[in-house]
Amino acid sequence: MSDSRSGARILVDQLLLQGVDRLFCVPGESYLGVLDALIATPSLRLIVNRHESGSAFMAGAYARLTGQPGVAFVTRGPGACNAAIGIHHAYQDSLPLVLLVGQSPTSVLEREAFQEIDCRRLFGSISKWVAQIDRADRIPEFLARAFQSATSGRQGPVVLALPEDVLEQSARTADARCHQSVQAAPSDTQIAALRRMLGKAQRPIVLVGGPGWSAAASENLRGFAEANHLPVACAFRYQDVYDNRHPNYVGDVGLGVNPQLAERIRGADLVLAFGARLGEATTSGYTLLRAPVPDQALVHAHPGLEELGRVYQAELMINTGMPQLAARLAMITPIENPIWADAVVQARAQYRAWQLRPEILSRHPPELDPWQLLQELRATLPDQAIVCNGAGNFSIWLHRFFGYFAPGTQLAPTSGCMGYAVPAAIAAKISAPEKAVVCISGDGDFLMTAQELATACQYNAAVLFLVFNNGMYGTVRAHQELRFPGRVSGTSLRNPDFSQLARAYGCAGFSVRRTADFAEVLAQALASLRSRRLPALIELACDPQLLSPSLHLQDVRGDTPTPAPKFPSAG
Ligand SMILES: Cc1ncc(C[n+]2csc(CCOP(=O)(O)OP(=O)(O)O)c2C)c(N)n1
Ligand SMILES: [Mg+2]
Repeated sequence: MSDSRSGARILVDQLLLQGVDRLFCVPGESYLGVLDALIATPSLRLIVNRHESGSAFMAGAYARLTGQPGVAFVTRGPGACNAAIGIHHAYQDSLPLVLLVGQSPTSVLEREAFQEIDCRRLFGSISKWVAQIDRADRIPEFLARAFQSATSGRQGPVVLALPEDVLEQSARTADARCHQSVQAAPSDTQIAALRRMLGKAQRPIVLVGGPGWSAAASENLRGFAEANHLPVACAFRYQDVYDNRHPNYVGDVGLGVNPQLAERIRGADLVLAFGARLGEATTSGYTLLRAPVPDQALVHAHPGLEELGRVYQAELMINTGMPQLAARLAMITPIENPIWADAVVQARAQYRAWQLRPEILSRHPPELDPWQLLQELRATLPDQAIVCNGAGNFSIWLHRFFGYFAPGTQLAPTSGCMGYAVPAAIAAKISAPEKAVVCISGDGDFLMTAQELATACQYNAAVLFLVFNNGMYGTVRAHQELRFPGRVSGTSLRNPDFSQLARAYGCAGFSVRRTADFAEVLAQALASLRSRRLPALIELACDPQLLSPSLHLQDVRGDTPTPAPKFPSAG
């Protein structure tokens, strides 16, 4: 038993024991003791945000990038509510995150005291576990369980409320141990069954996704796909699991999926879904696979037991972590001369064709060509550059035309939340300062969390921000034009001058209107990042008529009624 310590000190000691090296926060008077204890704990780096959504998003991005649990600290009611979007995101993205909430003192709880919030009810449906710690001597136990739960099985957020007086109490209590992330592994029987199903298949396809793909796991997956000539597709916003340049890679299955790829999945006789949740965005609204019993034979491997059979009754369900699965896949005796070997070549050719400049740009040439711009960006950035985006139709261009070459290079919200990209990019740069980090946002998306530019400058996070400015909530406008043509309501935006806004924060600010100017401005922005060690922002003046790679306003409003295209939302 150690000496008597304050609850705040016990808490900080547990964070260190759980391997935490940074804390994203907005301070509150509810946890002053913790802030004070951190002064004597330089190994725990405090990153102070300007809005609690920033803290939660950053903790989530840190988790997705490093595989380690991210930790955010916020104050009671107002702080907890601001952080909620990041908790919802971490839940849908299956990210290990521990949110600590400074709570009102126990002496006044349940009176609706000043800023009191019931964390159990607020976070109950969007986290793996929510608890309040009522005794300082139990802090080690609660912290250990929080980290254990957040990091095991299907990973996710955990919320702990810490009443002010509990942090001030003194207690003699023993420390906990570091958590162990527990993941299941496939059994021999399951691997044998998978091999048998593959042996009987004629049109198999692999669909990979979810977090937890280490570089080694991705490499093992590559070996399995190559040896068996299997086409590999990536689930919505998990495009970095498999090198997009590899001949077996056939595209991503998300909002705006290549129709030929969608057809290939519909027509497959075996879908090997590894790590993907098979959510709404990945299944084109539960149409690529029918629920509950798909037409295709389905092997569903997922770290979360509760995820298996939740929507789809797969023929073979495997509860496993991805590294554990991939290690076994790499050892499977390959199918000799599979009859589907030509299919991978054809699917790859269809993917390459899907990446070509879309004909809409020839019919309606914009002053600033988003396709050309993304080619330029990909050619300029290193393979390992981390690219972050939030929600909006601009992201359809990115997902379709920009290639991801290595695990851990895509940070994008499967929860479809706007405002994610700015904090995610800053967290990425702080966590991996040696890597190039680019943040790609829409004008609406960017302004949801633009205040974190101050955080970026404060911590010298030299991120390149690209803002696709079309003066509107374009995704919603696109739906509006299709459902209620010409009746614009609630989707137009009067924006600030983004380059000046960036400069006001201390970033370098640029603006590009014409395709021909982009390369030069990009070079200037990158040079500025290197020399100033501060962020740079390029505002891209986008054609407001170009609503997506398959939708131009003139086509919708033209005299001849166009057949209502099935418009993908990038929410
Ligand atoms: C937090 C949040 N609020 C609202 C939405 C609904 N929504 C999805 S995309 C979008 C518009 C995005 O606008 P912008 O970032 O400018 O991108 P654009 O579609 O114009 O390319 C909205 C409002 C959302 N996904 N997330
Ligand atoms: Mg916009």
